[in-house]
Amino acid sequence: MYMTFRWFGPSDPISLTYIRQIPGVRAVVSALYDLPVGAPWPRERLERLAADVGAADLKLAVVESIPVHEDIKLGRPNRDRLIANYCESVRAMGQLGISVLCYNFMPVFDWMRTDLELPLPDGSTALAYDDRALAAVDLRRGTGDLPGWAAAYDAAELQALLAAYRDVTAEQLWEHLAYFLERVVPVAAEAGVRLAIHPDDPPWPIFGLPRIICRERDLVRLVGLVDHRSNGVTLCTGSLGALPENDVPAMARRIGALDRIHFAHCRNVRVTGERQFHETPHPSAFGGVDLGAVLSALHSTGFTGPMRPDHGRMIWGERGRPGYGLYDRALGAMYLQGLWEGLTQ
Ligand code: DNO
Repeated sequence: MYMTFRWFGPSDPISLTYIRQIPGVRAVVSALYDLPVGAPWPRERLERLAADVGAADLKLAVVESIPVHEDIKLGRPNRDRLIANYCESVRAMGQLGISVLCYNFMPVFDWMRTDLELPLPDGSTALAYDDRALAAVDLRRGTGDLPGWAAAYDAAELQALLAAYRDVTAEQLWEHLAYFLERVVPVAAEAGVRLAIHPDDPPWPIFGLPRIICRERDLVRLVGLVDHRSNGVTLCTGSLGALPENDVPAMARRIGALDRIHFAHCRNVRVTGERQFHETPHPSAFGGVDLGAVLSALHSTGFTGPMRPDHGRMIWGERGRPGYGLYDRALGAMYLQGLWEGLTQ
């Protein structure tokens, strides 16, 4: 395992210099954020990003994410052109020696929360989700009512997309994912890139849209869609841990034993009701995920890939991008490295 930290590019208020000062962090996770979804990533642009990171004595180790165009997820006729573009971006990664690609296959929305500043008893704030609050969101007004990072669609665009998904069942979404992977994995394999799908967050359908990467059996099915090492997963303990039936250490052992965990997002969550949870400090005592057991499982399967502390709370008066402040993520990075050190004695 090696510890990494997400950096949102030059507009991130957290500088690479600060990231470099977190003990043990020598690599970052980033992306080209200003390119339209579906466009191929020019190699020179990625090269420049890697050079900026390199100038701070860090390495660009993971791309998170190259977003998958909705037409691919919907299985629309022009998906072949979009998949070809995707393959071009993957090849560019390979040429630059960036070997892990985290992506997701969630329809319309990426990760979803209903409260970005839930106050915790210690005065910090954390991200939270409550299915009842989600039910009160009126999507006829576009994405304006949703927490800040969600893709911005105006009302008409959003309604058209939601209508298009009305005919797509979970099984069809699996077929569209298989179609995508059958074409991208061989390219990734040749380029020396490992794909790492991010589980759905939260791991259940939202707004009536199917979500298929939620449970252990889904991860097993995913890696079987194309049986190659380049077709793997991101073990996101917070996403998977929001579903009480998920035994995250067991998932880490099972998928890790197949050598298909290529990236680990490690954070904690506390489930407070049916489809209701909030994020917590990283250590196991604060949430429902036993991170000691997760890391022990990763260690026992010989995990050598990148890990990041994923999200943090807002603490010490920090204000910033929800979930992505400096301080609590840095504490998480230290905690996780401490656990790991204990396993390597
Ligand atoms: C949230 C992130 C996700 C992740 C994407 C990967 O904090 O973990 O947005 O980057 O789902 O495509």
